[in-house]
Amino acid sequence: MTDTPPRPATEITRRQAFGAVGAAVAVAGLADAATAADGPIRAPLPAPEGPTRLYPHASATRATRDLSGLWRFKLDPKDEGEAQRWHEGLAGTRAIPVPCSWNDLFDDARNYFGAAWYETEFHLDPAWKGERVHLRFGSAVYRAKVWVNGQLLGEHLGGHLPFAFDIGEAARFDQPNRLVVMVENKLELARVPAIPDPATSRFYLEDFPQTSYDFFPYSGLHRPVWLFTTPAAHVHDVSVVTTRSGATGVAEVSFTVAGGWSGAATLTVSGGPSPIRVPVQVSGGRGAGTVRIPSAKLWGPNHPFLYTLTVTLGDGLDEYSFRIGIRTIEVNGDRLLLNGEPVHLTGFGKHEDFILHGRGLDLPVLVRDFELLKWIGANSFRTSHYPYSEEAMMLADEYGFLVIGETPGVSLTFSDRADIIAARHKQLTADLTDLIDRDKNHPCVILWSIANESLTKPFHTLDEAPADAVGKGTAFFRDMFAHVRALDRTRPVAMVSVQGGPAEWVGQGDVICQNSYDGWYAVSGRIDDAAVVLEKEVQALRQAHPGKPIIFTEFGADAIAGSHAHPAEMWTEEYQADLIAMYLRVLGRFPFVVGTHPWAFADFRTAQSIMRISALNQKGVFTRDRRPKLAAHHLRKLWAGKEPEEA
Ligand code: BDP
Repeated sequence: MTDTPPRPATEITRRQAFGAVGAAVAVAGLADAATAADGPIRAPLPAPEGPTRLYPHASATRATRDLSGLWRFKLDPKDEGEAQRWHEGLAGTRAIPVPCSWNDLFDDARNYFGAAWYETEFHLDPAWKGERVHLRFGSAVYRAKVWVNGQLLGEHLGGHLPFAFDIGEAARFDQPNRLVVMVENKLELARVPAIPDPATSRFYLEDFPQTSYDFFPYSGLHRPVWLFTTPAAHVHDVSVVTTRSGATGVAEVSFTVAGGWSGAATLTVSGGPSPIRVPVQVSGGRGAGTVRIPSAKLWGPNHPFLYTLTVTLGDGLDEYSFRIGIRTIEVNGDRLLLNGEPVHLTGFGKHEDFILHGRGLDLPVLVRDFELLKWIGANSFRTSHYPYSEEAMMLADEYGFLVIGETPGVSLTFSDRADIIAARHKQLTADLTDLIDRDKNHPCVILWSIANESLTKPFHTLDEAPADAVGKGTAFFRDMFAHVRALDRTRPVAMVSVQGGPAEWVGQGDVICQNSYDGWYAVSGRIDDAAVVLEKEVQALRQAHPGKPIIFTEFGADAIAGSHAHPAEMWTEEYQADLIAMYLRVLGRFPFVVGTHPWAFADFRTAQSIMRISALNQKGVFTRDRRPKLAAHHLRKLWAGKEPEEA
């Protein structure tokens, strides 16, 4: 896995890319200096096998159909569906919306994580005859198996990332086509994220359901299901790396074409005063070219300017367009530079979570969240603790949010059995590959987060961690960091640790990301004392990781909306507001702290436990239905300089 992929025909090295920003902006702080300047900054695209995984944007040569709507649904608690050939047609169903989690809709499905079956019909448009027809799922949590007209198309493991099938001969033009999907979200040890292992740990605190992470394991088809067409020879994947050369924006584009196609193609960048066209030659299914944009408008939080890049094969044999932003991101010493200028991240860790929909894509909530982020003066967020929807990433490009893109690698523990760790290694590697494959071209993504709060042993256990747990984690994360850097070194990479965590793990990152709960889980109820502890924590971090930028990716307090006290006490809105204000005050003294993300943006559903009133984590500065708590007004004053009554 750590092998460096072969170099592409046209490759940009890191030095060239970052050198374009200016001589002073070296690669310091990114990876280790020896490897930083060598090798491709973006791995060559893999050979175009299987269906394209590009987002299904419609174009002159591509039709799309969103299959969202009411489907038929049936639980399969005995796992008998396949033996009973439910894939040939479901009986005794109820209606379910797609996309949506199933858990908050039906009384008997609230804590159900076993197999469930979905069914719908679709008709193929006669105009699609002769085209390739693809079926694409934005996210199925956690394992999905897909049939069309009783014919198995394939399976997918791991939620939050898209997968597609070429439906080939399975679908017919002369009849309605039956689409059946089995989805299960069994909470298993070998999955990512995992559950705690009762065989190796004794727990003193129980959650229901028993997860090792603090969010509800929502299940189902969470994102749209698309049918889309392409011509037989079609753009299969595209990779764009943007840099600057003086006032000129440079987009280095490489792409693959299905079927080993060769011929003339055109790259077009539009959105500026006039479209810029660059002819390129495709040979054996690969093409590459450089588009130079004079007096380019840069992408950034205050000016999220987007151009449109179109790849056209021949005279219009296939056409695929999407939006790009010209920006650079890098670590220079202990600073994070966006377009060559230091940037400080303000914002939150979030969740895809809302009343009734669970984790199902909800476009009104997405837009409202981004409006509230703007209102409060946030310039960024972390996709804690899994990849968010592609729609969220496209919208973040438009709003100009800086995104820390995180994997589902939450609470990985290294006291577990070797075979379990190996299975998670495999899954996390696949998740990283797919996440980078999906989001590599988004200007909004500025940092990859490999994992959140990895631990030597699970939380809430009485047992000591085994002596070799740190070493096992060090080796595991060495592989993950190497994997990310082999795929994409246009962005820094980090992992998020909690209250320090083993320095050997987090220290492999280009940026140190720290979750810290002084004044809440530690030094509870004493904000002044917590400030002293926090100051020491920052100094200890600095000592452990000299010269690296630090982001505080979580800190905060639960606050029950409407609960007040003076002087402030835990669980009140005042305490939450004061604690967050204290963190910002203390952290603001350290210029190497380049980001402050209170936890969390909004209250969210989690497991039932004595730690979580109403099965909600209430550290949101907004309630679950997006009403501001006191802390939201305080943050707005600090970040946007606005008083509550100001528009
Ligand atoms: C952190 C986790 C986050 C939790 C938070 C909390 O990263 O997922 O929700 O603590 O306890 O440790 O509120």
